[in-house]
Amino acid sequence: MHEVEAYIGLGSNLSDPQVQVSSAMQELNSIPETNVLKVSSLYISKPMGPSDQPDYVNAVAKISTNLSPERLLVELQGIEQSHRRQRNGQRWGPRTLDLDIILFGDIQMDSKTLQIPHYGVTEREFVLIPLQELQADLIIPGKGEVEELIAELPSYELSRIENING
Ligand code: A4P
Ligand code: MG
Repeated sequence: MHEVEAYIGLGSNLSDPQVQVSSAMQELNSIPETNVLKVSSLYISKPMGPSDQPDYVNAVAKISTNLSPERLLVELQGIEQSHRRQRNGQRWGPRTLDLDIILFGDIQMDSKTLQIPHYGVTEREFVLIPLQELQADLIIPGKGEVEELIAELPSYELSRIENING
């Protein structure tokens, strides 16, 4: 596998979400053959899905990797596990850490385990805004320009957390 740039979406709404997300950003660097190039600000967002759950902290990290998408997913799931993520079966329910592959180079794929670009990317302000922050002229393969996708979004409540590292 040659080196590819990819974007990872991070989300948490349990057990000190800001700490979950910032520490996970660091841990991405410990994935073999993978480096974090840039990270977005942290954002607070209202839950998509069941509303009886805490607000989320969301962010996106830009990485370079020599791993295949499948290997990368396994590594990301390992990090989720180390954050004691428990899958209780509730769709879109609360979680300590969720790591999604948003983009992987210009790959478009739809397999049993992986859909890339991530299926929710075009409707999720909490993904598109951090993506735009990382690269304003980004094009999402098969979907279009991030800027245009943002313009088409209904406005949700998203706020940027200032000065996370104090
Ligand atoms: N999978 C397929 N494609 C991908 C991909 N591109 N990246 C498969 C990562 N995984 C991918 O994921 C289920 C399966 O998706 C994986 O086994 C993998 O093979 P999961 O993490 O076990 O389940 P999940 O995350 O609970 O399900 P889902 O449907 O992916 O949830 P979402 O879409 O991630 O939504 N509200 C706010 N404000 N912010 C959030 O971050 N997140 C969710 C979860 C709900 N509401 C939210 C937020
Ligand atoms: Mg997920």
